[in-house]
Amino acid sequence: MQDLPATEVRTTCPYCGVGCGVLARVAANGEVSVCGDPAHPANFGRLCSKGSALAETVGLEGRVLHPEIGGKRASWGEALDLVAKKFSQAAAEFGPDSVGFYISGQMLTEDYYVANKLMKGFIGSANIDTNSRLCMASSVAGHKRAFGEDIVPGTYEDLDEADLVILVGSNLAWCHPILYQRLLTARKERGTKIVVIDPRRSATADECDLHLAIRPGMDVLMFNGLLMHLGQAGALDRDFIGSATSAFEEAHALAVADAGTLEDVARGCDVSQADLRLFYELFAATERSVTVYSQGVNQSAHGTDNVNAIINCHLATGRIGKPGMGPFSVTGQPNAMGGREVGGLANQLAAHMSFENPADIDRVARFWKAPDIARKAGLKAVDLFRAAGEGRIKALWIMGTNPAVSMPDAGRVRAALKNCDFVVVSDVTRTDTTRFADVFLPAATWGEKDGTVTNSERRLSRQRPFLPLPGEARADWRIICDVAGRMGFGEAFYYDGPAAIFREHAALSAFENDGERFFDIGALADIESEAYERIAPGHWPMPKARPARSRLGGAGPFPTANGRAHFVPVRQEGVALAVDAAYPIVLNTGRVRDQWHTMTRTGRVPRLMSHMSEPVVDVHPTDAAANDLSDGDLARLTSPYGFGRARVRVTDAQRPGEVFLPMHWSGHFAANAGAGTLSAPICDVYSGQPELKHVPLKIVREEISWQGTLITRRDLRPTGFVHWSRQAVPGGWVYELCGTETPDQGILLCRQLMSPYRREQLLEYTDRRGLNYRAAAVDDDSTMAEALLVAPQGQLPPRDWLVSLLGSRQPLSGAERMALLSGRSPVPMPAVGRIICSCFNVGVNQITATVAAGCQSVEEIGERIRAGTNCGTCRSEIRKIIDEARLLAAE
Ligand SMILES: Nc1nc2c(c(=O)[nH]1)N[C@H]1C(S)=C(S)[C@@H](COP(=O)(O)OP(=O)(O)OC[C@H]3O[C@@H](n4cnc5c(=O)[nH]c(N)nc54)[C@H](O)[C@@H]3O)O[C@H]1N2
Ligand SMILES: Nc1nc2c(c(=O)[nH]1)N[C@H]1C(S)=C(S)[C@@H](COP(=O)(O)OP(=O)(O)OC[C@H]3O[C@@H](n4cnc5c(=O)[nH]c(N)nc54)[C@H](O)[C@@H]3O)O[C@H]1N2
Ligand code: SF4
Ligand SMILES: [Mo]
Repeated sequence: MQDLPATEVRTTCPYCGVGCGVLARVAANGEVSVCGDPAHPANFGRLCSKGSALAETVGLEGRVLHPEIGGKRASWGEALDLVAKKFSQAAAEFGPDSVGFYISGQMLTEDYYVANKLMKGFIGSANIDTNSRLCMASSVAGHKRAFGEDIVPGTYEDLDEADLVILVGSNLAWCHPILYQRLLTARKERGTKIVVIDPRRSATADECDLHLAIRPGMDVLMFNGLLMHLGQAGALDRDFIGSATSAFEEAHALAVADAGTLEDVARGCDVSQADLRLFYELFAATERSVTVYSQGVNQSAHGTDNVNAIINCHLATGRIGKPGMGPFSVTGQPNAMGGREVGGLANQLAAHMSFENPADIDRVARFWKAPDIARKAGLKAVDLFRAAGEGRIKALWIMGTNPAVSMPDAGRVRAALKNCDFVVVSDVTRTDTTRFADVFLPAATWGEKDGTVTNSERRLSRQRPFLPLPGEARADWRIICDVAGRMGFGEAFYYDGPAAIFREHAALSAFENDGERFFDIGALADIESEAYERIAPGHWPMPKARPARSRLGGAGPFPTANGRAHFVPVRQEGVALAVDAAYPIVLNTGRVRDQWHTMTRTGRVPRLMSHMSEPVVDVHPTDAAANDLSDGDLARLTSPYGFGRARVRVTDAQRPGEVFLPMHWSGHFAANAGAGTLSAPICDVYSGQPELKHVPLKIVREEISWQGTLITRRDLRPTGFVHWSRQAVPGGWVYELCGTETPDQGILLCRQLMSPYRREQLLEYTDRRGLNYRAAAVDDDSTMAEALLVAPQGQLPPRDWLVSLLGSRQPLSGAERMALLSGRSPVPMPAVGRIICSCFNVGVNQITATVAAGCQSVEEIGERIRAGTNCGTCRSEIRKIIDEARLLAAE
């Protein structure tokens, strides 16, 4: 096909809160490719492994492209009518608080704005909450307590300009990879010191100057100890404290009383006194210090106190809103910040206004011409689902989030969804949540949708479409406005596109705002639709009459009543749920490098799946020994809330007594790996954010007696197995199956998987003892459609060749067909091993071979086989492989 000029569109990555600019190209043959946008100030052209693989996620496999009612295809008219009718009826009969929306930081600002306007302004309830409750709520609450408003003072440039960066409860290397690479680049030039405070030795901790493997949940004590030390060391900024803050004495006194001595703090946090002293002295001595924090801080039953304990230390030293200084809460989702701007949380109004201030409610009501506006905060996520379970929420609309997987006590959330009278889900694919939908609404997704997002440093960027809307999919804003219209609110929801919504949002931010509210993007309130198309990334505030500025705070004033930032006296509280004899271990949950949340997109990309191909629980050697667990065993995990299963990896990166499980594996990717099912719905009293990082756990080895591997083109969800998980590979999927039944029973279970094939398509073999079974299905075009291998535990034959046949789609030769049941290629082929560099698809075996051939450094590996030369996220892993290979060679 002739290659006509490609179209190229500037857009933004839909994954993490770094908010990298992306150039998307569509070739004349429709093929999409992406690269980093060199002009975007968040990433200057770089992308991480997930961003680089975006083009592989835009295919339509797995998409649902038409509305459904009760699981059956319906027209948009029918679906929208039904949604509007059910919401109107419930609100009329049981009051506005009988309905709810649960939305997402992955929606665009325009989508978010109209959802919030519909629920709070016109339905008249504040029962709209978002997955940001699980993510940023403690930071929001901490910011409001300290600054009077939810403001992030700093920008990414502060990481370039800092001399000390402290990463607290943040695995920046994997979760904000491009920001982390930016930090490492700056460090090369200015020698920035990096301190990591995390119970795990994460990938981030691997590269730092000092790692404090803090006892989980003890961050307040650590920072109270720091505040005490700053006083003792004479490192306080008395001028700033005096002129720009309040309540220092109270906060300092409580910190001193809480901390005791350095020895007490070290004991409480379970870190060495020498390391603790080193950290404290570094902080005291380093003016340009930035403290970056994330979910290890926020997702805690005392997350808000954690946040304020950190901010207190920055206020005490006046290190805020100045180059290279400040507390820096990094956002998780691409539009977590935009959601906060529009007031997507149940306890916020819009444009950083608050239910606590009657004047704010009145102001928003006048602006929206919404006399029936909600006048009090609504139910926060955990309470919203609880209310749904108890029948108090009669109609619930979920958009762009998968709470059946990602909420704590997810088993109870699923029961609530089942119990709720009317559940609507707007998504792009089938998920564990859409199973409970009375109405499914097909939304547009990345590449199709059009609007704005705001990243961690308050920078607004455009997400622009470069693909047509497929099937009957529609943008979220349009779906919401269509429902609003059918509920009788049409006049307030008539917009001819996202630009019109954006203008209104910008105008509201500036409405009766003389600088009291820092969130002001009034300069964009009159933006022409054409200019909106071209809008360049920029920081808020962008007021109309006052100068824009990138950093906030500085010498003050702050957006509080007295213009001063508040110290918040905080005390270290005990853990929400303590371990006991029944549940003796702490479960910590979080992210892995190449997966995004519940895997609806990244789980479909083979090269992203190969970094970690199944749910793995990391266990310290001491706990492994105590629980009779070895590498590769299947473990059953039980908490007071539920159970799950995962493969054991023994590693001293864990603290003894604490295991780590990724949050990602949904019911579409494993039988039950349920991080959400195990997690506790216990929330911080200020922020309502649940404690997702710690829950008491029991871990037991499963007595597995057989194993199977199914290599298939089909997208299946096997049932009846103790455990299965699946991995995307080129051309299809590889399913790992196993069970506690006898091997012959295992074979019976697995054989059912081959039932769709005709007898003449099947090649089968069972050994004489009936313990090993192999089968392959060959299509009419002589390609391999499927292969199944079943054997007693630990005795499966190799499968690399069979997997490669799925991808190659070549007709089998006679010799190959004969070899199918052996699983071995008639001609030898090298195995690349586990993929380490997903940008260039380089496996561990290739790296060790290159080391064996004389390469001694990450740079040399990069020159030879390109691994690690794109996003750089895998460089620490490559370094480890080199070290291990050299160690082995030396032995
Ligand atoms: N690859 C990838 N990147 C992502 C995402 C993804 O799904 N995948 N999601 C995005 C989103 S929405 C978010 S919110 C961010 C999250 O980004 P992060 O917060 O960096 O990621 P997590 O893995 O959730 O948790 C961070 C660390 O907190 C530590 N931790 C646990 N308990 C404690 C504690 O008591 N104290 C301290 N100090 N640390 C503790 C954990 O061991 C973990 O290493 O990532 C974003 N980026
Ligand atoms: N145990 C444990 N649980 C956690 C966490 C943890 O660390 N540990 N972290 C928490 C955090 S920080 C977060 S942010 C949450 C994330 O959890 P979720 O929000 O549940 O995760 P996603 O898989 O990103 O869900 C997004 C959904 O939106 C769909 N989608 C994609 N694009 C669009 C669109 O444009 N429109 C619509 N309508 N739908 C779309 C996707 O297919 C997907 O189903 O998980 C939380 N849960
Ligand atoms: S760091 Fe990676 S996931 Fe995050 S925005 Fe940039 S490219 Fe996307
Ligand atoms: Mo998040």
